[in-house]
Amino acid sequence: MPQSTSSPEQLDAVIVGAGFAGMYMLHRLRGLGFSARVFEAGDGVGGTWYWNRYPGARCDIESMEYSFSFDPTLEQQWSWSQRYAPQAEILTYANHIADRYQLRDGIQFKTRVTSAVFDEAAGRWAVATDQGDQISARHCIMATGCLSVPKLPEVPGVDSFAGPTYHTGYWPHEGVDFSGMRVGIIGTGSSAIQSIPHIAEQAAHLTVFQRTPNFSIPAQNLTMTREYEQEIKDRFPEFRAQARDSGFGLASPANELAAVDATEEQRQREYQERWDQGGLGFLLSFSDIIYDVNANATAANFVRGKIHEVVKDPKVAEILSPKDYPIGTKRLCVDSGYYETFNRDNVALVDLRATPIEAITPEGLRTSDASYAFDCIVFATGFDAMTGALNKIDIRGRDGLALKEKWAGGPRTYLGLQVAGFPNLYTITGPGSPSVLSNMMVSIEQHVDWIADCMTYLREHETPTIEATVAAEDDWVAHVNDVGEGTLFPLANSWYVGANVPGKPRVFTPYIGGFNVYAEKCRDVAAKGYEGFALGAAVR
Ligand code: FAD
Ligand code: N01
Repeated sequence: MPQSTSSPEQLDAVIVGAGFAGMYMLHRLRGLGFSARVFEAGDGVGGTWYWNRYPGARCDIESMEYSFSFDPTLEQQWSWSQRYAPQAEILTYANHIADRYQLRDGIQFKTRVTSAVFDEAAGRWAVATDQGDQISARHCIMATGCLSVPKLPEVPGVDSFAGPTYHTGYWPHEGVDFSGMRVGIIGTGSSAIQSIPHIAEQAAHLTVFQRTPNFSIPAQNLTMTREYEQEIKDRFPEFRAQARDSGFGLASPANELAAVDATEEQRQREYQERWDQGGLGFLLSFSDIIYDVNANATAANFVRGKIHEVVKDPKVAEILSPKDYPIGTKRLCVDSGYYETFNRDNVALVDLRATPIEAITPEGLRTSDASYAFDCIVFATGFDAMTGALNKIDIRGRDGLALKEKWAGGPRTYLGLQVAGFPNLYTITGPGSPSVLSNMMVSIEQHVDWIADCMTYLREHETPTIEATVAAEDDWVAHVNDVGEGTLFPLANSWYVGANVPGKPRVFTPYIGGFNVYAEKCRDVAAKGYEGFALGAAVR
């Protein structure tokens, strides 16, 4: 790969990130005859599935749906081993994509993009990396991921522990053997909920430090039967269309009945059926769960009841039961044996609401009422989500305006695809798009296809730049906020609103208007000659 030269290499597009988004973008652009290169900080493809190798990591969208749909031969030939594929298998799939479509020679690994500066005179992006690369690209496409910047807790002494520490989002490739160890884990989000049962099985003792309990639904994971796989394969076009035509990019049907209109018996039956089916479909039990506090309470009560049924010690069950936010407004977790783990003799739960962490110490951890000694500590403390990876790059648009500065009060985009003042810069599953509130594979494909079509349109119309107008961006931001405020999501201190990062503006970042509604809007905008975008070179 070329290193720094006196005159930068000229490309049609730079793509940042080699997760599913970056790989599919490269594949599409090459197919259309554009010159493009991907820069990836890691030394392999797969993004999320390359970095998050903690025990128990797996997807919580069914494998048959959490996969690419763009190539009918690929989807017929690929086989998943389980209902919910484990991390290693998804990573194998990602590597298969890289090999099958011969993408590797277009990806520069171990290279972090450090800056992207728009040169107004040339109408091009000057992209620089930590390896000294200088590229001049007409288009700059951020496939940097919504959950790709791991975050440590803001706790005094976080670096002072004498033993090894591990973050779930940055897990050692060789794995970790917890046998015989005293382990402390901080956090009880999805990553913790998946890893805790596995760590508990291995470790001599595991102490779980919980600040906020989460609602979790059993995955009811299964070995994939060839009959089920074939049944889906026989109707893949229809199955994929169902997903694209739904609010969350999922093929499974949502109940159109409102919980508040159902009888108590209907509600219990529906919740029990969804619980037995397992997974995120629980939130589709009734149409009003994320809109109506009373409806939500019926679902939350059901899950709290289950926690008390499973966990033998009622005090522990009570600590594990979320009470101060509506179910679904922090990302719903999906587990395999999470609550059962608290019945083990070698597992203890510490309620940080009652006894907050004071410091991490060389020996372990100190709360307001006790000191704990550990052989290792696991941080399952999440990510600087949605904007973290973008804000880590020095991105400058017209007049040298830094994206970070523009977003000081929260991210502003048009359709989560572009930002006014930053021509030809695109974000895949960016803030203001359905992204993390959808099956991400569906959202990634939709964004990549839209960007590829847009670049083709510009080329055909000999138009060098496309840029969201301020008016369209303002309207979209207002719409994203309105729709968000019509739900219960703003009531929770979640990473959806940036609450997990001190100082981050509290803004509900993803678009909850529905994947299908959103995709229709994107199609309509393009059909109207890119309505809300200014086409040309000299837009201000
Ligand atoms: P990523 O996979 O995050 O890839 C982004 C890549 O960009 C990374 O490899 C990163 O190293 C690279 N990068 C970032 N900044 C730079 C830079 N400056 N220079 C160079 N490279 C850079 N979604 C679902 O729909 N279903 C699930 O079941 C699901 N499970 C998940 C489980 C976990 C543990 C996590 C963390 C997320 C999960 N997600 C899930 C969300 C998941 O992130 C997406 O499904 C999807 O993998 C995102 O792909 P991506 O290519 O957009 O981003
Ligand atoms: O991160 P999180 P995650 N002191 O932010 C706690 C996807 N994903 O990596 O809630 C004490 O959810 C924090 O507590 P609180 C999915 O989208 C999917 O688990 O802030 N505790 C919380 O308990 C998910 O939502 C899967 O009070 C501190 C935890 O750390 C997203 O990735 C699997 C703390 C962080 O939870 C992120 O999940 C994994 C402190 N100072 C991830 N700081 C699937 O199953 C933080 N915490 C598909």
